[in-house]
Amino acid sequence: MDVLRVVLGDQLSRDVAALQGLNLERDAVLMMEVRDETEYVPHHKQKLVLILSAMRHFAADLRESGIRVEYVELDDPENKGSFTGELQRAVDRLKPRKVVVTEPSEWRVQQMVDGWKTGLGAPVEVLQDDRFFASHDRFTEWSKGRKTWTMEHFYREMREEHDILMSDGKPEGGRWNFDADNRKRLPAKTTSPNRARFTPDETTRAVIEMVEEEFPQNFGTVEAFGWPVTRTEALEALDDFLQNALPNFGDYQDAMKTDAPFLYHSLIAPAINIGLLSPREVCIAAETEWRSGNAPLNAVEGFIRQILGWREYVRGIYWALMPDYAAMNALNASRPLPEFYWSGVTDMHCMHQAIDSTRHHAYSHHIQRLMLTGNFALLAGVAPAEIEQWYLAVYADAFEWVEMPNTLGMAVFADGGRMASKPYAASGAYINRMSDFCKDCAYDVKQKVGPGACPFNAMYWAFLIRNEATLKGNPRLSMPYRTLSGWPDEKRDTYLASADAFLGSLP
Ligand code: FAD
Ligand code: DLZ
Ligand code: SF4
Repeated sequence: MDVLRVVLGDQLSRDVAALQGLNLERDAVLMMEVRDETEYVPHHKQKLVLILSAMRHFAADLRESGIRVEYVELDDPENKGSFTGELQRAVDRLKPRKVVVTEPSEWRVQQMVDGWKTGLGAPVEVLQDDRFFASHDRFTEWSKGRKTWTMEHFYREMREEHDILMSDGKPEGGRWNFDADNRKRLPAKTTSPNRARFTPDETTRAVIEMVEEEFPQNFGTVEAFGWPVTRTEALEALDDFLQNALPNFGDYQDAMKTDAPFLYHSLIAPAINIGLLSPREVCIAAETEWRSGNAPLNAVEGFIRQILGWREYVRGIYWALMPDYAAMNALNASRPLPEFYWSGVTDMHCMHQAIDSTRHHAYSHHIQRLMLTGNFALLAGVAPAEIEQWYLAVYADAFEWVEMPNTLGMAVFADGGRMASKPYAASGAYINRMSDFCKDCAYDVKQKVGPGACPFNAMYWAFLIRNEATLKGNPRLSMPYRTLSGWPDEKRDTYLASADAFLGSLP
């Protein structure tokens, strides 16, 4: 055996670095289903099904191309339960000249890979993951010496460097960012488009059965599983988005609607994150839609910014600030995560909708994550580590490198403003403006305090009052703090008491 090539569960790309230069006669690929990975958080059942089924399909596809694959299934009695244990077993059995692995996407696994460099009995070569637009070094070069790490500045450099939506060195349409045209409320009669979902085949059905048997207590249901598990399906999902949703993506990016979890979002994060689609091909496909006149620039620019901008930027933040990042808690928040995040049982219609789609689809879209479940955790002062572990468990696309900065940096301001220039705190008025949820809610969005009032209202002001010392100097919060400065003490106390009464009533 010459080279043993390790492919991890989020490296399912035929051109991933560890597979480049593979010799059909002399090399083998090692893929491992292991308990360490299936249990490091209580993953949503659909996330487990997605990753294990996609791994099995990928292995089958490699074998069809004549590649030797050493594949360890989770219930193999010999399975050692960890990447390190399984790699050691494979090295002892196969005696490769060397082991090659693509750098892992997460800190936790990087620590394991570092350990492989000594005592494995074969040298280990770790290759850069070139599926991203920006390498770790590129992000360091960009961030070094900057006082603030503003996503928009990073994004513009990426646009220029990769020549995406550019013309003669200038941004297409004369502007870098078309967000001013986006963020519309959905017209009341809009019916959201049907989206491509994929019926589980025999392999996926076998994994579903195994997951139901092995992880019966895990969060979520599997009945509606419809995620793409092969490259062919992922390309179909991308095409569905381009044809049926991209033209409206910009306009309704921030809109929310009852029983419409997907709206015009792409639903491709799970496929990109495990390697079935490349971020580059997705951006180019979206740009082509605009150049062909099939989608407007505000939609296409907004979409590309999420991938070329936000996705690359959060990866940079993660690797620049880990491992200290995980423990950040700038607002000293300490409340345990309320039980309804797991059960979905709450009279708040907006939260029920977001958690329900999370349970049934392992999905909720960005604004639901940021302005509902994230906003609630921020206002309630939930301990950052608790809400962070929740997001890491419950979404099909959840991998720590992308989830952690979005949670700690964007949603709950635990990093004190490394990522966001102000906390994304909002009262019920915002949710009412961007959704149709409030009309069917047990609470009254117009009422500010008291048992029947929308809880977000008192919680919003209580949050600002409680964090006054830390946040008052933030120029982007000058408006609400100016309002607060006109409040008599009794009014402040009424809001604080109303928020406390609500939060105190939660199990
Ligand atoms: P779309 O809305 O269609 O966006 C297109 C693509 O852009 C996404 O597929 C994704 O690849 C990328 N993207 C969009 N927003 C972001 C962002 N803020 N950061 C990074 N990439 C982005 N995304 C994950 O991939 N995994 C996570 O674990 C994750 N956790 C999140 C936790 C919180 C608290 C928040 C606020 C956001 C999180 N996001 C995460 C970002 C974003 O919400 C999801 O990428 C998006 O909802 C996935 O759905 P979609 O594919 O339909 O995305
Ligand atoms: C998320 C996950 C799960 C649940 N199971 C596996 C697994 O059994 N085998 C595997 O190779 N990968 C799995 N993954 C994804 C890994 O956690 C992820 O690829 C690495 O942690 C990347 O750092
Ligand atoms: Fe949510 Fe408040 Fe509206 Fe109810 S009234 S749906 S709790 S924002």
